Amino acid sequence: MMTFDIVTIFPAMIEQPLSAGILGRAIERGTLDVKVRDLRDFTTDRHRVVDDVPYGGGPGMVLKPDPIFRALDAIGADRGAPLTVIMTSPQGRRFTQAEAERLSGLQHIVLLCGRYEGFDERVRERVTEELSIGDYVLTGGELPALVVLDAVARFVPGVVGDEQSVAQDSFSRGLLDHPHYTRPPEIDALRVPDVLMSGNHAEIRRWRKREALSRTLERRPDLLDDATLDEEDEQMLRELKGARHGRD
Ligand code: J9Q
Repeated sequence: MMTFDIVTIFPAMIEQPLSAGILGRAIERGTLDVKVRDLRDFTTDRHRVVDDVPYGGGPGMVLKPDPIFRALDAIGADRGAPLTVIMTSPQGRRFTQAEAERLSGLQHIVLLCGRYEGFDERVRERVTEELSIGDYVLTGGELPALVVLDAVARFVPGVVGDEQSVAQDSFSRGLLDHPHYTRPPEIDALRVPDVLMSGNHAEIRRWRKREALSRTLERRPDLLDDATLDEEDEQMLRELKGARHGRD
């Protein structure tokens, strides 16, 4: 079982998405434990204020450090320190599939969701990992926290029903996925490739491999630098690169 504590000023932004789908089911079954903590519950003033103006002036508000420190103390008392505390921000190291797999080895993770102009810098004293999910501006850390939670939780045994689909996942090989088809065999004159309906499993495996390599070469050639390729992959890649000459 893996436990997540998520600290946010918008609990509904976390709770609603986690009530549905694969993660919702895993939480119901008790394979995953997610506790959403309202940052306002850790304020001590009558108006439950979580933000304040920035020292030095300027636009926007900054999340006050004291409610966050009290939230982390409460979580530490609940779970037993030391805590792995993750903050997401555009300043963090890039969150990758390899990072997701590494983090899935932990028993317990705290995710801090920022808002406004961000956290008071002193919060970083209590943060063990600062991660970015990509280079874009968001209104807060709730969606990145859900992204991290989803990608990590998939690796927890029992969360995804079919363990095979986790192991065979496109990114676990470092390549893009091959195309998928289901019935009907033809729609608006668009046909399913014959090979997939041939029953020839060796041919199907090779077709999928070639398609995955071809798509990766076309769309994300950067991934090929780090992909784990066998001799068959290397051979197919040489053929695909040969076939591309004159087209690019
Ligand atoms: C909290 N833009 O952006 C990319 N990864 C995380 C973030 C982020 C953001 C705003 C607030 C996190």
